[in-house]
Amino acid sequence: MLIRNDDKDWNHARSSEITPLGVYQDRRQWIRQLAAGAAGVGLTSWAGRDALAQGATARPGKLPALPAAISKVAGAVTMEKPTTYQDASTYNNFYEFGTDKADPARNSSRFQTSPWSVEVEGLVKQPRTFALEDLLKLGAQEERIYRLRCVEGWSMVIPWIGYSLAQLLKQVEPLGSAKYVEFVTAADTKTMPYVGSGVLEWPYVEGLRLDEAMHPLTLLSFGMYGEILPKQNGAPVRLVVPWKYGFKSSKSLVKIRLTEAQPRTAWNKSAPQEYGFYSNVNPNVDHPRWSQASERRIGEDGLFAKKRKTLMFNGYEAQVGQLYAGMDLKKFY
Ligand SMILES: Nc1nc2c(c(=O)[nH]1)N[C@H]1C(S)=C(S)[C@@H](COP(=O)(O)O)O[C@H]1N2
Ligand SMILES: [Mo]
Repeated sequence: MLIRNDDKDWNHARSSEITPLGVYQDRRQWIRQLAAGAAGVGLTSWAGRDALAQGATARPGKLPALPAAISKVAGAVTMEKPTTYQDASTYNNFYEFGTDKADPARNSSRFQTSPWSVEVEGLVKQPRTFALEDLLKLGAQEERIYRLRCVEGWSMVIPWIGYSLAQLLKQVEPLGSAKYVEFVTAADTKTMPYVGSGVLEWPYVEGLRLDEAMHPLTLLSFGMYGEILPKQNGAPVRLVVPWKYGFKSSKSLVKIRLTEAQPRTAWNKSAPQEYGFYSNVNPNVDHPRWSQASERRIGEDGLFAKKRKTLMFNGYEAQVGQLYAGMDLKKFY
């Protein structure tokens, strides 16, 4: 298998991906409006209506801005129309707060995200606990606009803020024996009403192969839509792995552990025949209970809204395809 660890190769934007600065600046304006609700007002989308009907409070108050430069990592900025902030912050999966899409926004207000620290341990030369304040400064904050494809068959486009996880991993110096990275998330029974329930094993744990974790598109995210993350989206720090189904993008990270053995993940433990370790977005490998060939883009609702074709690796094949060269993706699903 060909594994490329030199991220310089990925940083060359192809000419087709180079967009004039003015276009980006217009888009940033637009994204700020989306966050402010000016373009969104929720009622146009069924997710928004859903949230409204169920009485969810859309916004926990004005969130502080997180300044960020536009990412130069190849593939990191899709020109597709971002989902509204309203939809992205009220249509969520975060099972610690409930299984309904409106539950995370509704039930997360008591969850404490400060003080916060992330422990990095296992097969590394320099194990270390990072206070959030230090983590925030470890890399330059970038804006990346990624497609997010949930395994359930819906998708969004979200402008995230953060930096490549590789920048954190380089700090702790992985040992040669490290092959995988395990991500452990918060499990506070006092403020997370579903932790302790039987829906999943807690804490929610995810994992990546080390080369996947080191890929420049793998984002450690602190914000979205120019602002710090709301709790329902995984505050204060989460992962975003855009070419994999959404459940690989663990929210509210507390521990990162480098291991030799492949980690057992929350969804794999709960239904191994449905959720494998890799979970790459793949329109040719169906979920045992439904097709993965197409998706519904949140916000594109209504009678005449067409489903979209799901793209191989969620449209990031040019950037990540080589990580899986020679692998049978039906077997390693
Ligand atoms: N800790 C934790 N992280 C999680 C989940 C979860 O239930 N718990 N749900 C996942 C799923 S299924 C998806 S689709 C994404 C959704 O992220 P978003 O709400 O920011 O769009 O978060 C992922 N991360
Ligand atoms: Mo998901």
